[in-house]
Amino acid sequence: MSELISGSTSRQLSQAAFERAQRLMPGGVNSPARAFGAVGGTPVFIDHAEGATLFDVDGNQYLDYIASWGPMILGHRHPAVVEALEKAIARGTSYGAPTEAENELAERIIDAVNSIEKVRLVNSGTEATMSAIRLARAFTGRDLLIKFAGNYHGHVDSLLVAAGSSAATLGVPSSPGVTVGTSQDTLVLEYNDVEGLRNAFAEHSQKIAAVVFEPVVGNMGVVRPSQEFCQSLETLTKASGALLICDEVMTGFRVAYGGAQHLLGIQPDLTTLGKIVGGGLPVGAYGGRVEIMDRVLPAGDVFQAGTLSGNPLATAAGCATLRILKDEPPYELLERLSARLAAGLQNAAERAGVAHTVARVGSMLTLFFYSESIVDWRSASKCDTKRFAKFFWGMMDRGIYLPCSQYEAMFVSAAHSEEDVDRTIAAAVEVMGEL
Ligand code: KE4
Repeated sequence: MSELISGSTSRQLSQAAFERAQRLMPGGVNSPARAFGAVGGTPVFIDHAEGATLFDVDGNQYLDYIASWGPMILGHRHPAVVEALEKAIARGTSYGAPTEAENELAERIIDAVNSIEKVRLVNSGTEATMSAIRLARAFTGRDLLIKFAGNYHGHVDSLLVAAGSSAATLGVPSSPGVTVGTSQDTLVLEYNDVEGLRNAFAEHSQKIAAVVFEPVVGNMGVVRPSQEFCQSLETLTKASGALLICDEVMTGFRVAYGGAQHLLGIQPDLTTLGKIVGGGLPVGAYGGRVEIMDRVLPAGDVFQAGTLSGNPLATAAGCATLRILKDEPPYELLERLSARLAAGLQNAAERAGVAHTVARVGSMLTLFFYSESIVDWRSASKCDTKRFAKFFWGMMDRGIYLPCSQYEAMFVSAAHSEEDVDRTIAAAVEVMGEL
């Protein structure tokens, strides 16, 4: 396969494929994040992948730092995952009846995530958060939901909400098709804003069903919570009888085997999972204490269902992935490679005099084109996204595939090597010099 060198990009087959796709699917994609809207240009169409490398339909290859937006922590086509899928597919693909693989995946999730005593498997992170919110409202008998600007939890109507005129007012729809009625049960606050959280509980306390948050944000780029913010989330929800929903769709099994809640030492009431738990196939999950989870049908009265939930192929890939993460934990390697990469990117920007800050938790990191530290959406929204777009394409033309938005995380996988990281840093030094 030809490796890309600067200025020699041939992506004609991707161009043709995208033109065809745009005639068939809205925006030519099945998820807007892939459309390169934030960086311009044409998305490359992937032909296949192996380890830490993506190969596009024009025969170009790229070091992969998108990792399917998180799932591919072991890299592409890990032998154990491929073998598990081959064995599963030899027995069938979907039955609509229980299987022991669902027991194994549920056991692995419960074993790994301290706050989960029972879990329900679904097909996506969106389904997980949507179901967890419904369950929290049923369990508490309350309606109001608190979320944070810059946190993304999937395309749930009640979470497609922007902050109202002032953060203290209830939300307004952030997408056509989301009703005002739905939005009015959602309050949008600023991440890491302890005072704002306290004020919201003072004003709405007994009406709040749940607070949902990303324990380490990936969806405005990587943003860590302050210790005070984490403590306030736990104490205020407990004191008011609201539930704390920790959305670990991205951080679960990514930043630690036990998720970000393990790193932060917090104990949420409900946790949502996705991405890595499916090993690259569609799996979402939500779980928590038995007293809460046993409210879910058919144990309880809260409806939630799904034709392909716990699908045999998806659970096979998920079990194989979690088995490796438990028996051969890659976290020390990921920490070493990711720290090297973060330092190299920081150094490249400093040498070029480019305003930047780098945030990293484990193997998820973001190079922000803004000089101040990023603690919430207000600061994140000040980034130089045009400069990010130039950086993105400069790296693409050197065979480095970054997330196609300033407001996403880069992911390092166990398939990356030190040489891969050093090649990435060398490319960044060149591109920074052109910004
Ligand atoms: P899915 O429905 O896309 O499986 O998961 C939704 C979701 C929920 N919670 C968190 C914290 C998430 O990050 C996500 C999905 N993440 C985005 C990327 N940041 C998925 C990419 C896409 O939408 O194509």
